[in-house]
Amino acid sequence: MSDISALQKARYLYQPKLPEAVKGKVTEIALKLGAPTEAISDKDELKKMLKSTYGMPIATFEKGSNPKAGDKINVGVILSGGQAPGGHNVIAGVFDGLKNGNKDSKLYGFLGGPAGIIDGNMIEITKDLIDQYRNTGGFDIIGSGRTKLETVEQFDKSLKVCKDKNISAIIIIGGDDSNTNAALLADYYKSKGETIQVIGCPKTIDGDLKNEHIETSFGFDTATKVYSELIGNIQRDANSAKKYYHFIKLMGRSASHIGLECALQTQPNWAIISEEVEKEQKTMVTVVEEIVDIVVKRAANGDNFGVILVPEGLIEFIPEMKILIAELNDLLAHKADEFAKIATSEQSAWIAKNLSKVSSDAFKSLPASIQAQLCMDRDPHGNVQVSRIETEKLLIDMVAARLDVLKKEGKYKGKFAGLNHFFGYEGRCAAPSNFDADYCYSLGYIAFLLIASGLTGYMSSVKHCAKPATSWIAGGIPTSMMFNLEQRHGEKKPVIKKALVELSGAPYKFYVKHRNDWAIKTSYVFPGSIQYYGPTEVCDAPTKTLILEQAGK
Ligand code: FBP
Repeated sequence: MSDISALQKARYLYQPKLPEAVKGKVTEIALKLGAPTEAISDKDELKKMLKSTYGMPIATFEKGSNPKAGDKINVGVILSGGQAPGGHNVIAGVFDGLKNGNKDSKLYGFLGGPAGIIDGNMIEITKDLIDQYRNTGGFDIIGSGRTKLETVEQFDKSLKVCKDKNISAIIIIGGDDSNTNAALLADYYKSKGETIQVIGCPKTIDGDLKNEHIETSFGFDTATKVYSELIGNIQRDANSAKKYYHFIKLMGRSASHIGLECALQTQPNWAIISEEVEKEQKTMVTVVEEIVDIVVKRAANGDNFGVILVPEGLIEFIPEMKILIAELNDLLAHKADEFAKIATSEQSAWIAKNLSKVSSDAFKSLPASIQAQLCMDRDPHGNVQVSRIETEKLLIDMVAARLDVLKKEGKYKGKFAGLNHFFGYEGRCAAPSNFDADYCYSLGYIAFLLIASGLTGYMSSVKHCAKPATSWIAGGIPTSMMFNLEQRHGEKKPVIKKALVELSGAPYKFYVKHRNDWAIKTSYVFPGSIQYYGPTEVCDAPTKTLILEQAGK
């Protein structure tokens, strides 16, 4: 790599922090196993489905002895799904752990996501290569992809690829779906008597792969800091110009963790939380009314500007839209060929005709642009690609229309000019914050230690994340204990439970306690850009979500 910035050059040399227990020679780190575990629900069925890996104990590491960590082995790594800051550091952590054990061990990177292992596309990750990617954002070292590794045929093909290259362990870096499949793959190989090990690492900026044992998914920290910087900048602009309402849609396919964290960091005038919308069965009209109320009250104080955060997945949490989208998904899946033959100009009418009366009415009430976005190609799971639906524009139009009515009735005297933004891809490949750089490197290093301890079907874990890295607890969690059964394509399937925003959780409660003040009285906070060098409290701070969740633990 020739042209690099001074910051990037400095970041190459940053040495990520590790939990105290896993520092030093890997042969002097011992595994400690706890009591057998249970799945979060559906225990009996899951026990039958995951014959070989159900109920394994939680693992932690401590100083001791593990001569097997010095064996010469080959390991393969896969990056799966959407980019998240810190992926390169997971690979760097695996690489350094592996070479610490035996300098002749080799790390292979499967190219382009799970498809790489199925098709046998891989490269060796050498020191020269990894050194160019340490502490950098992106997944470009080996690329990522959204192919699902889920059929027996794919499992067998992957096994053959690994056997041909003498790869004895695979590390899958992914979200809830990829880690579900990693655990099923581990169980399949173990059931067949194959010794190949499979370990997962929790990745996604969305922050929805978390539970009691996996405190956060990597990338969430950096991405929310990037978005919060941008939101803070827009808030300063709004407060300077005093003439616009900025509607900012924030990524996060389903859960509103990103929007909530950004709200805690920046104190905007309003942040819609999808989970609350669903719980309280708010319609689109109610969501709009809440914003209109803020605009009217602020106008009465002479403030005709503001910032509203909109979660990317909102549309799927609004009751009437949820039903509409579910019907649309079925319709487009079952009549895909018929739909493909219809002229673009006729598509909306065809869809409205083929839906139930309620959904047809909901569909017809939407502007043509949103109708078209709802009919775009589905993702590999058959879901609407919410990142392409411009909910923030729809909200602006609906708020403006309602304000016009209020103006005519003499109930509103202000001015409303809405501007829309979407922050998502801007944050997914940012250079990882110190937290993500350290967390990811630790996850990768621990993934190697789990392999060196002979485990399979585990997810690499770091606990006590809100504390300094030296106090972090390194270990592994049997992925099966995060499973429950969910209906997928008409069948009950074992899957990792997606973590939505908990309405009884500390971060949401904190937001609710303050939001009405922030709504009317301009209380913006401007977090500024991520700092990599400087005081620890500035550079190594975890997210507000983690701090609130971990308080008192
Ligand atoms: P992962 O769950 O794979 O980490 O991806 C999440 C995400 O970044 C969502 O926030 C967003 O809706 C989606 O990916 C966008 O997908 P794509 O990268 O395919 O456009």
